[in-house]
Amino acid sequence: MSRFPENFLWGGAIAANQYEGAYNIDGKGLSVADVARFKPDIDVKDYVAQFRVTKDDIALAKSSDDVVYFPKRHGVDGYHHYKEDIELFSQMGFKTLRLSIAWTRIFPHGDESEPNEKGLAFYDDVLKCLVEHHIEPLVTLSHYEMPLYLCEHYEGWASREVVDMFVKFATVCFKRFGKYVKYWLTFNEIDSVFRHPFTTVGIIEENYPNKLMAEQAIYQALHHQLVASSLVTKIAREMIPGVKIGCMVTKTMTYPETCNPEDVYLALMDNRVNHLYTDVQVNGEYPLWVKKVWQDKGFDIVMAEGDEEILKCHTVDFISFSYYMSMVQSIHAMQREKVGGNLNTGVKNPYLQTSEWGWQIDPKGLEISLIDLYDRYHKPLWIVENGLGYRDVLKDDGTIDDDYRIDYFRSHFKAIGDAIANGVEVMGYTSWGCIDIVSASTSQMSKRYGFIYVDLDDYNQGSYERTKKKSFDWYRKVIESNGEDLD
Ligand code: BGP
Repeated sequence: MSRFPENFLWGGAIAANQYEGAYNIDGKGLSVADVARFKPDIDVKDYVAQFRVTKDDIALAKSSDDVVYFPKRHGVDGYHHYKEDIELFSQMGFKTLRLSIAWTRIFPHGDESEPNEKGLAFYDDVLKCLVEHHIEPLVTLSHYEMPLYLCEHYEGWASREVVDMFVKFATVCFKRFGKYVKYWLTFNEIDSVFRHPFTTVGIIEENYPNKLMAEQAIYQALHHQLVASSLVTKIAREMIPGVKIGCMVTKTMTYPETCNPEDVYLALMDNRVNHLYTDVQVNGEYPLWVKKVWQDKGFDIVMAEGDEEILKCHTVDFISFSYYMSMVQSIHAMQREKVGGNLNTGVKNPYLQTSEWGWQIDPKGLEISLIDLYDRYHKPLWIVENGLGYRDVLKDDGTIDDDYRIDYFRSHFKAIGDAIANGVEVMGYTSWGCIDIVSASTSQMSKRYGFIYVDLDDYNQGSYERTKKKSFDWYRKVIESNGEDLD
């Protein structure tokens, strides 16, 4: 007997900026992802350096139509392969596919009055194809792909005007695609604003005289995104009958290194920060502590008349999150070995293995995270990113034996089943990178996540041919048995 609910939404996740390619055709404008350079000379675990984008970097990127060192410009050419890929997802029995709509395909600069019809037509075809294959789309409106123009001609999301532009973009999407899409997410990992502000809110830190001013701008940008998220939640409910809107955060469960109350306190404070984003989008208001931070730092976070009312009245229907690893905090962190991890760093956990990229593999941590979120908010949960980045090898006989990925998923699916048995409401699961795509943090193809291998290396060399990995059939069985057959 499966522990998963009858209508559990099994599937996979991709994002336009890492999958589609076709970065400059059919009217698409440049997004912040199109200036993300592949940096083979920088340690893959140095997330700050990997994600750093300066004004010079932007100028250089804009002056070049190179795609080799700007891999998100080619992705895995999903723009031309999506029919073939959806057929493969259908063969695995996907109930759902998480994908994002690239804002710059619809509004190239972001501030246009009319949308780009070719962009709308593309997503019409994609979403129609999904529905024809009985795959429920889960659409992310903003997945690290905002118009570059808004970073250069406005202050990114720190400009209030961007709220109205995003609302217009979302309204156009609801109007055109509401017939296909019932499930929507507003901002991917909205909590990552402080980890990589350029890709999330279009803030170029060197534009500010000091770190404090940059931090204030990021909080202002965050406020605008949270208001925009609530506004589009309101509009979606007015336009799409039965629509369900979710927030999306990076779940970074942090453990104390010991039972020393000082360690427990540090872990509590990290988890408190991680909860901020769901606190606002589920409870509809800022927790007191963050207002104290603004006050203590002398930040003037401008709230328009009615903003707090908007946040309060239009909260989400469900909570979605990415889960890759857990973290550890310690009062001795400075003396401890560090680990990398989904754009975070922390103290190494001696009980856990790590991936080549330093991400600590912790399936029990997924059960802990599910219980933590459900007990705090009592809202249905959806894991919309989870998976193992690995240097998969296509063997001479054309097979890819990714048993390590099957093991990873088996342990994480067991943890989800345990959480459900433990009184947690989980509505769906979409594995990250269900097909190999370009990595968000390092722009690599060699960091592979998919059930489907794409013949492409880090230097855009390859046939783009798709090949089923060993995990392809395994996941098909898991879905067919609704999570009961994990062997
Ligand atoms: C999350 C992003 C995804 C995805 C994932 C894996 O932060 O939402 O876009 O990329 O991380 O990270 P990476 O691709 O850097 O391995």
